[in-house]
Amino acid sequence: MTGIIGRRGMLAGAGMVFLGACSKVAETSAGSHLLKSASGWNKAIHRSLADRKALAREYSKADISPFFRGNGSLSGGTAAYDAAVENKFADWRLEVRGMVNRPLSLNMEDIRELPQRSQITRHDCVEGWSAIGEWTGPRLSGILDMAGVQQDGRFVVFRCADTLNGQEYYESVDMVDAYHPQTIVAHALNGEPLPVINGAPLRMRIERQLGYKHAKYLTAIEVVDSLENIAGGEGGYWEDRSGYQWYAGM
Ligand SMILES: Nc1nc2c(c(=O)[nH]1)N[C@H]1C(S)=C(S)[C@@H](COP(=O)(O)O)O[C@H]1N2
Ligand SMILES: [Mo]
Repeated sequence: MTGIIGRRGMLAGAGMVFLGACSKVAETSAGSHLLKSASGWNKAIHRSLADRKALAREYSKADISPFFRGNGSLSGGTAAYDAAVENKFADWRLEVRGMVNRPLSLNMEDIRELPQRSQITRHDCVEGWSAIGEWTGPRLSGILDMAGVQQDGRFVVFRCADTLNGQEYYESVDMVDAYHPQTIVAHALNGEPLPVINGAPLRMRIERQLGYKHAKYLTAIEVVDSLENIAGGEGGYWEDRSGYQWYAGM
């Protein structure tokens, strides 16, 4: 297991420096855009693999924030989403697709029946607030292994139900973060099903990175070899829109 993670991590790292750099140059000549993107890619690869795999700090129950605020979208925002809430997400599906050998369509029961991990962590939003909560769900690594990631798969894209300012929210990570032991598909916050404001019924927890990476209202997990042709090509909603760094490691 560790061997596979290590190999993947290094493959992803090596791929990023060259693919990333070339594609960015081809994409635009705007200097600031180039610099911004390059620093994002570089930050991920210049950190040692050991550092990338280190665990985020975990807290005790006494540290849990009395209220975990919602930020960004506070609902899936469509009639279909409201109906799903009403229906207690009985028909919600999480698709696992792209460069996998066995595409999956998991319902909430499937998700809850997988081996579970609970972790009490601090969420840090770039807007300047933090909150501590206990998140529960299966590890993304287990789901990816069930689907069988193909050799050329380098990134995992998270698709969301909500649209913010006319753009579908999405996020992505490389295989180092995808296989990080604290990267989970959370269905519970503080022992209760996820509140709607916090991304019900499923949201990512990417504990070594800033808040905007933690995609809420998760509908699909997509394995890809490049982020270039997805939306604005920068790997996430805020990365495309405001130049937030793709690698938002802490
Ligand atoms: N689908 C989706 N995911 C999202 C967002 C969003 O607007 N839509 N906002 C992001 C931001 S900026 C933060 S800080 C966290 C907020 O999580 P919370 O609402 O549980 O506090 O979700 C992230 N994930
Ligand atoms: Mo955020």
